[in-house]
Amino acid sequence: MSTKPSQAPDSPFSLASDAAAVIQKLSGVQRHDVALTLGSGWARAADLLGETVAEIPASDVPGFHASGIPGHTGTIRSIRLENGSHALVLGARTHFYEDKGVRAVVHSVRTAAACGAKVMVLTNGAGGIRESWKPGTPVLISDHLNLTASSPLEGATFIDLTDLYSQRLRDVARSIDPSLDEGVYVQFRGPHYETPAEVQMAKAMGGHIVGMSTALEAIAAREAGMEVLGLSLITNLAAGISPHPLSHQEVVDSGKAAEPVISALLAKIVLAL
Ligand code: 8IG
Repeated sequence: MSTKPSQAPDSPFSLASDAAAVIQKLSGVQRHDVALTLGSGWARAADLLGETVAEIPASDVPGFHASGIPGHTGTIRSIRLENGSHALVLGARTHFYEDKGVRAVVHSVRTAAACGAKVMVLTNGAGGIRESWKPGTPVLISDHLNLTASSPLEGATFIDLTDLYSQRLRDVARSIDPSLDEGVYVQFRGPHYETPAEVQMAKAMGGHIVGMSTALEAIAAREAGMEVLGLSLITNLAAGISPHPLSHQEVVDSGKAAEPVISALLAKIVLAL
């Protein structure tokens, strides 16, 4: 009898369950209820969620790679919320443009699922196509356009992506901040930012937010049976929408300025989930 691919020792799911076992052992927490990936601008939210039970260097957990990007920490944190539930904060995102393969990109999401998480909160810093979104505006992701020409799903794995970004979770977020806008997130491969023509293409396709993460992770989260909440911090207007060129420094600066506000918002949302 042959082993099913999903159960083979070298499968991504087997690696995720190895990672989950290490996280359970090092944190002493048997089951995490919610997991968060904190992108540019969102990192401080971890400090506001609750009491840190354990901080684990990502390099100690199977399958995780240390991040080389400033503003992205390579730490996995287990946090006890004031309502008694446990959050897993994944500070070590692997981006598709790092060329480590799509398995590496979604490993943290699969690990979160293997830790028991039923809700996956995916955050990012991104470019805004709507001119009314000033840098520093948080926006709910309502849907996505995956322009990476890739998928985290392997083989004939047909997964429904209707309501991928859960309406229920967006409603919860709006119960905390009714002013939250929402938009369609467009994942480009990067690492270059878009040309103005590409931003116009994304706009014509129905996109409102441009970034380099999240969509592939959301697909893997849905495959794992998790509910997904997506939040973008608009750190810059997308190329050509803004009259001045983009810079990584602008992204970092507007992320820093917005960080206290959006971190407090995210902490409140997570408590309400
Ligand atoms: I922060 O304008 C951030 N990340 N693709 N475009 C893309 N990714 C981004 C952008 C942007 N800003």
